[in-house]
Parts: sequence; C-alpha cells; structure tokens
Amino acid sequence: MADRFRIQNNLETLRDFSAPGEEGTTRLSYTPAYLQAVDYLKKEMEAAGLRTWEDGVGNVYGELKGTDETAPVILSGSHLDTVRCSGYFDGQAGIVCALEAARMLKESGKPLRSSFQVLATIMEEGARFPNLTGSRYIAGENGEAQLDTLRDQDGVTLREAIRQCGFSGNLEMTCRKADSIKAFLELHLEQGIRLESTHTDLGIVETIYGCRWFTVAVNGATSHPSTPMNLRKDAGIAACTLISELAALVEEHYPNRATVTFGKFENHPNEINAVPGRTVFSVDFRSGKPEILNELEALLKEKLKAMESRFRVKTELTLYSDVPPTPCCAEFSKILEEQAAALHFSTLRMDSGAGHDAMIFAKHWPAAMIFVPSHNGLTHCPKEWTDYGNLAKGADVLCAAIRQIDKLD
Ligand code: HGY
Ligand code: MN
Ligand code: MN
Repeated sequence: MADRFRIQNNLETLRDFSAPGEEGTTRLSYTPAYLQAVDYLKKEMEAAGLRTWEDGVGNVYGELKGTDETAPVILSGSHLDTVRCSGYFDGQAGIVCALEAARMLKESGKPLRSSFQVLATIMEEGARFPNLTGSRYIAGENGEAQLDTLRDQDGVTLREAIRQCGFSGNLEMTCRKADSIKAFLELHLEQGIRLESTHTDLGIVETIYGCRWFTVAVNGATSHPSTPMNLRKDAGIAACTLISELAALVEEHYPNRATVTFGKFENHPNEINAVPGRTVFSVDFRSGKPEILNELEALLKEKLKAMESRFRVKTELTLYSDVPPTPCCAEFSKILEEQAAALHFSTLRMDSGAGHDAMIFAKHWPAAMIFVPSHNGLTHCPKEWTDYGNLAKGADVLCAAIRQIDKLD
C-alpha cells in the first residue's frame, strides 16, 4: 500500500523550492526554483531505483525498467511548474503519487512487462510560456520554430530560457514516437468541490474542458483626468466596460457550461492622474463544448468592435493558447474505476474544468485521469489542500491500474 508519509515528505520538500518573497509556492519554468525541484525529484527517483533523465526542454523522467524493452511504456505524472503564489499540490501531487506507485511496483519484486516512467512536465501552467508547452514538445506538436517565437513577458525566447538552464534543446530525444507509449495516467487535485461535498474518495475524469486564451490590447490616448468623458480615449474604461458586460453575459447565458476569467490587467501609464492610453488584459474561456468556445470568441470580437466606436479606441486581439475539450480514454478510465472499487474506494465520474497535460497526451496516446478531493475546492492559491490519505488512495489505485494495463496486449 502507498506510504502517505513518503508522499507527505516529498510534497512538503518540493513545496519549498519556490521563488523568494512570494506567498505560497511560485515555481515558474526555467527558474532556479524549478531547477532545485528537478534536482530533488531526480534524487528521490534514483533512491527509488529509477533511471532518470531530462529531455531537451526540461521535462523530467524516472524509469522503472520492464522485462520487455520493446513494449510501449506506461507513463504517469503531471507538472512540476506552478502558477505564481500557488499551492503545493497542483501538478506535484500527480508526480509524487506516480513516484509512490513506482516505489510500490519496485518493492513488490514483480516487474512489469512494460517499463514504467514517472514524468514531471515543464510549462504546463501558462505562467511564463504558453500552457502545456512541455507536453506539446513530447507529443511533437511544437518544434524548432516555437523555440524562437515563444517569448516570456521579458522577451526571453524559449530557446534562450532552455539554454540558460543547461537543458540540451535536443527535440529529437524529446519527441516521443507514436507507438512508444501504451498509456498516460495523471492523478490530479479536482480543483473543485464535488468530491469533498459528496464525500467521494476519487474522481474518474470523462472530459477535460477546453481552454481558449486571448490577450486584448486597447489603444486609446493618454490624457489628463480633466479631459471630458466624451472627448477622451480612455482605454481603461473601455476595457472595464467590456469585461463587465462579457462576464455578465457568460454568467447569465452559460451557467455551468462555460466560464470567463480576466486574470491579467495592466493600464499604461498606470498613474492615478492619467487617463490610461493603453490597457492590456487576458481572457480565459473554458467550456466542455467546442461550439460554446466558438460562440464566446465571436461575442468577444463583437464587443471589441462595439467598444472601438463607443470609446473612440482601437483594439487588438491575439490568440495565446487554444486547447479543445478532450475526452479521456474510456477503456483506461474504466480500469481506474474498477481498481478503485476493488480497493473499496468510492468514485464519481466527472469532467475537469481545469486543463491538464493529459489533454495533449490524449490526442496522441490513450490517456486517463484520476482526481483526489480538493479541500473547499481551493487551488492556485496557498490554501490549496488535500489530505495525504487521499493521495495514498490515489497512488494505490494508480499502482493497481498500471499493473492491470500492463497485462493488456
Ligand atoms: O489553467 C489550468 O487549467 C491549469 O491549471 N493549467
Ligand atoms: Mn494549475
Ligand atoms: Mn495542474
């Protein structure tokens, strides 16, 4: 059975590899905190008897060799990077529970046919480079071009960030062949309240909601606050008007079917006594239905046009990331569900409002997800929490499902 104290120790050690001076855990990709976490994780993997390596962009692997080197591998893990001021379970819990499953497999003395690989991905959060970029490189969806076109907010290219951290940048060894992976299993916090509120042990994910991210720039004219309201080109008021109208519309017409979030908002020159001449903000649409994401994009464009004439401003819309709603592999979801039942854990079939690496893997290989309860549904904040006993249950199911999948031809 999984050792909850090993899980706790790993998570509470990883927690502290964080940017100084930030509340919670801040571990952006290609930062010193990320590299410290990589070193620690590799040591823990090696202590568990796994062979370790990093791929060309900084994803980290630990492998437990199987008896058949030619068999496609079974992969499990999640992301090692975090958003700013995050908790220390998002992503990390999936890596640590996969590592705990590897320990149990090793301690059982009964090797698998397939090799089992524990994976810690980089750039899952869009906190520095677009989200899911580490997985996109594993899946071969990104290539050399993106190393030079993707830039962080300081203008550092992905290629430069990789070089600064000493990763090889070798995409050949990063991209996994189509027939090389038998299954990708990801354990993750639910990041919602359904499991906890229904006292259910684990969630089996059916569809991972799609997310479509935009950056909007509103260009008006900086002027003095005494400028009459009907003469100014106030980018800030135009942006705020659009935001409040769009939020009200999504709340009224898409209850429980879509969400919109405006997480980043910057005025320029951002002074108390200056009408903002430029305002830049982010738009994050989520829905389980592609047609709803398309409707929301059309509504955004419509509102931007209306803002231009109403506030005498110009607007620019840039698509930053677009991942469609993604179904998980039904066969492997059923195996997770059956193994949980065999261990007398209750389960609930549910969708994921949050995005995950599994949505990139699922496009190329069979991928399934298992959720553990989130306390009060809190996440992406220092109060994020789940009981370590929940994670031990998840690791037990992961381990049993890996064994079961290994038996399949
Ligand atoms: O944005 C998300 O849904 C996830 O936290 N990366
Ligand atoms: Mn997250
Ligand atoms: Mn996550």
